[in-house]
Amino acid sequence: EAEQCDYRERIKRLLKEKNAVLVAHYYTDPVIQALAEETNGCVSDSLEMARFGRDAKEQTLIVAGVKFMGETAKILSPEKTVLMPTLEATCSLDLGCPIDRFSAFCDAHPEHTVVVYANTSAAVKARADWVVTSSIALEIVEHLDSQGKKILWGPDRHLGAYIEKQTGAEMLMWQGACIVHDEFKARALQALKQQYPDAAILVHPESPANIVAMADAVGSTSQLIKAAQTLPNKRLIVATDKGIFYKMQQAAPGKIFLEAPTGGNGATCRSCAHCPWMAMNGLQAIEQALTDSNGHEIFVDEGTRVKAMLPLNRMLDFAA
Ligand code: CIZ
Ligand code: SF4
Repeated sequence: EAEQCDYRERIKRLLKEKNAVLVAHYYTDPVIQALAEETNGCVSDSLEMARFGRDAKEQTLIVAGVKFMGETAKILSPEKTVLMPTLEATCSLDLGCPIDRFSAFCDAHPEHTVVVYANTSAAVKARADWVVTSSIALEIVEHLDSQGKKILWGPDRHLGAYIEKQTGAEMLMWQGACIVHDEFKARALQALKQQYPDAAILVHPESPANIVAMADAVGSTSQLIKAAQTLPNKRLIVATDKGIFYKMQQAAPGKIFLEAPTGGNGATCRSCAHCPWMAMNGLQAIEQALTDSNGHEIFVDEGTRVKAMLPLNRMLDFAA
């Protein structure tokens, strides 16, 4: 506790000294989210992180999250220095969608509009026509479908299936998954719901279809926080990374939050829903990045950056 306090004070001082701002994702450690709040940084989903980083007046962005979020920040703000607590924090969706194989998939279907989830490498974004985050994916696919476009979607198959169901669009799909959300289990969720019949179930659409089917609200992280606020239920069962409870409790004080069960047995595995890569972000690593940027800075090759910026800006303009 005292040690944490030291880190917080030193980081606050370094942020000022280095003209830097902390941009954190909802899935990071609550200690990091609180620090971002206290220092006028940002705590949000990947769409808002991208916007905030782009518009920040500071010269340096410390992106606490996973690599694609740092890359997105760099793509939109090449003149800024983008640092991450660790460059090792990746994402199973990014890992499962290597550019060579994805590019070959796109090449095999040249008549398709390529729509990729933000959880991808800069190179995959550069191959895409559109980038989307989960908070705006439905609207963008609906828009493209209404224009009669054929859509190739990647990499999250659960989010893809959910979008297909909601919009009626048919999409060619890459078969990726998030290792965190893929672990929510329907039978154990049913058991928990039986135990608390008054509870509402909130689900991120990276979860399997049988979990989404049980939801009272389906949405991106920011949409789920909103749902926690507006649903009348006092008790809420939440199927997404548990990092989100920090902001949910803030947004809906007095409500009771339960983690949706993972791993098939709600009794023994109640707190497994945490992304191992998000968990690599810590105070010590943030201090390190601010002290010596060596090994913490994000670089994106300029040719890739310019290409990746187009579909990213298409999303941001659409969202505006
Ligand atoms: O699961 C993730 O990595 C999410 C929800 C990213 C985002 O869009 O905020
Ligand atoms: Fe990727 Fe899943 Fe971690 Fe999000 S929670 S960064 S989608 S592995």
